[in-house]
Amino acid sequence: MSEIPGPVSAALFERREKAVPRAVFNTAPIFVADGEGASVTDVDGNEFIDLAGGLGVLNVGRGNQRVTQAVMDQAQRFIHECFHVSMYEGYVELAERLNELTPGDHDKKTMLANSGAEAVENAVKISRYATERPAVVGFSNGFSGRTLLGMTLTAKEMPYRHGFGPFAPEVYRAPFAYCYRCPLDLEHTTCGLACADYTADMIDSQIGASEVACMLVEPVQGEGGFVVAPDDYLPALKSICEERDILYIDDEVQSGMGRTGTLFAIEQYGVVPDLVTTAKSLGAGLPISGVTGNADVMDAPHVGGLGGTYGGNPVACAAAIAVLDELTETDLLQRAKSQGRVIRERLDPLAGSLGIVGEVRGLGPMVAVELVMDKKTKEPAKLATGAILERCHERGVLILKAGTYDNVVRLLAPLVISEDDLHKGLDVLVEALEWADRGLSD
Ligand code: PLZ
Repeated sequence: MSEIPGPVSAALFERREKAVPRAVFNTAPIFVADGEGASVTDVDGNEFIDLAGGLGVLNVGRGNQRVTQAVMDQAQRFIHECFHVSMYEGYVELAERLNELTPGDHDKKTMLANSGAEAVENAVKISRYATERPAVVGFSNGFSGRTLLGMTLTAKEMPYRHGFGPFAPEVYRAPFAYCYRCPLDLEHTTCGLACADYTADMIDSQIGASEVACMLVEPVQGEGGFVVAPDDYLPALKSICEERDILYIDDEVQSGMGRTGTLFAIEQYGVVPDLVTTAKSLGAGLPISGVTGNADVMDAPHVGGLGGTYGGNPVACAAAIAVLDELTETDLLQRAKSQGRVIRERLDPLAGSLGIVGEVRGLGPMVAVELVMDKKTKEPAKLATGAILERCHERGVLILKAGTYDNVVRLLAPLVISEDDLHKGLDVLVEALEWADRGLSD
């Protein structure tokens, strides 16, 4: 291992600073030369264990054979046509697969786009058209992307919203059930889900139920710090929607594609959403996203109302179909569950033994550690979180933070990571947490 960054990365970084705006942030200060499965080699020859998965995109791992082959075959036949010009089977096949695999056995249809933000934008457009209502309800700690509507729905001032207003109208924010920091200062389950009641009342008394097109919910909030919805919370939100003819949009951009041990996180809550957004690991790194929903709702907008030049690009469709084959025909979901168990066995005890660990939480292998200065006051340990990331990078582990208060370390390792590599990665993380607990001193 060289110093991080090594000399070749450092030289590239100088060029990057001149050529690329600083706002386009980077977490690890390295440039990549090569990657395979859950490991990355940088341009200085350093090897890293990947607990970040290219920001939740590489659930099937790098260099997956089936994906690579599908991409090469399609690239050799044709790379682009634009579905609005002349159609191709891959778009239809991927739509069929998503219609079949998303929760619920009702008739569904799917449209394809390029990114998570675009999926959210389209889900909202479709909901507004279908209901003829303007308002959208999002949640505290939510993240929906960097477009105007995505950013408006995103509940974090720095760095996502600061300076970028004015924001889109008709977006309202309800308090999410972030039980570790209950917005109503209550305790689950004695709270009786007061936050859901608050949301219902907010819709009825402030916005007007007949004004609300849709509610956008991440079952496990990703950027918000892996805030896991309690068992009874999503069913409660779904009831609120049903009672008011509001469409329930399940944002599975980060939590989907096996990330939580099931294909979609919401399966674990027994809720059937009206619309589902998918992206990230759907394309194994190629830009593709989907909106899947009730056929009548999806068919509401007029001909020509939805689309885009690249939406459902043929190469990206081929990759996504291969990803869905991998997730449904191999033992990846089992591996996801066992990854989750290993992580919890290693990290759960730290909540008792380290003062800095406020909470270890997650669903399946989508696990995070929330760091605090003091367990009572729960003051966020933001600086320590940054230092832990840096220490992990220096010791050969790629890892990310999250959280409204920038004090959450989150794990998004490819589901194909070997148990050995997972343990090695966790060894480094645990050591860094212990170091932070000692006040960042060796
Ligand atoms: N919905 C739930 O997690 C993207 C953002 C990275 P895009 N999360 C990673 C960054 O810093 O911008 C995300 C998400 C959920 C929507 C999105 C948006 O997906 O593909 O980044 O547009």
